[in-house]
Amino acid sequence: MHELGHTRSANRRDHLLHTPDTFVRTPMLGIERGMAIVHISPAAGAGFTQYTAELEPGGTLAPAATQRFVYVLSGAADLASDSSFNSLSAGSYAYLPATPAHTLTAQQTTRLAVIEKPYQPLDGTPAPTLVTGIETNILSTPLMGDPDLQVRALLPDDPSFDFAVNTMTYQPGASLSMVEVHVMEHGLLMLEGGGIYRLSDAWYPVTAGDFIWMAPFCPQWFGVLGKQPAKYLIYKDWNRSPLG
Ligand code: UGY
Ligand code: MN
Repeated sequence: MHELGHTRSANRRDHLLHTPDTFVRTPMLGIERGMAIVHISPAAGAGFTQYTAELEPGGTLAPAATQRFVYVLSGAADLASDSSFNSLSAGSYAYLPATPAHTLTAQQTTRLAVIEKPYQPLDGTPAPTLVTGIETNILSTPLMGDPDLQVRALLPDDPSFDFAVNTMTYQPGASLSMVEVHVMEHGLLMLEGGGIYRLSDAWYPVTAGDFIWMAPFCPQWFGVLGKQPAKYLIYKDWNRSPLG
């Protein structure tokens, strides 16, 4: 398939839109029987790495050198360390510290959203330990009082975590109430629906399957289009000083 060189993907100084027509699947160190689509990494200026791991049945994701967050997009995977075992199905997620080492094994064809970042310790605060959860079990809260824009914080509200991962669900017609400009960067995966994303001085139509990176201070706004709700998974650095 080709579109005469046209794509919605865009790579700008302070943002990246990565649409499925431009995804390149590569083998990756640590993935057996599967491939990775790397959406963003420090090579593009980000402070974290985010990729989609596509595993065959029995495929594995080896332990990472850094802390890792995994969200099951489809399929199911077993998460095992020497001392724990969890079965994660679609909509389940896990926060994995670098130690103890955890391995993920796909029970079937499975797609995982994976975020990795070196942990930034906080003086006097012990580093976080393993967290697992199911997205739909998290109580949602309205963003700035708007009941049509619900946020679920997937990680505990605890300063030991140096990042946050939330889902944001917009009812048809809902939008962010303001253009945000902030020091945190974002990795965003559209899970459902779509709309218009403003990034810096450009407005992009976006839909489920798209990935967006927003650099620190990238002006950002989103409004839903169509009659379906829109939902995305969004990473941000959190709980640390801007001075590093
Ligand atoms: O958490 C956030 O900063 C979020 N409201 N940003 C966004 O949706 N682009
Ligand atoms: Mn934001």
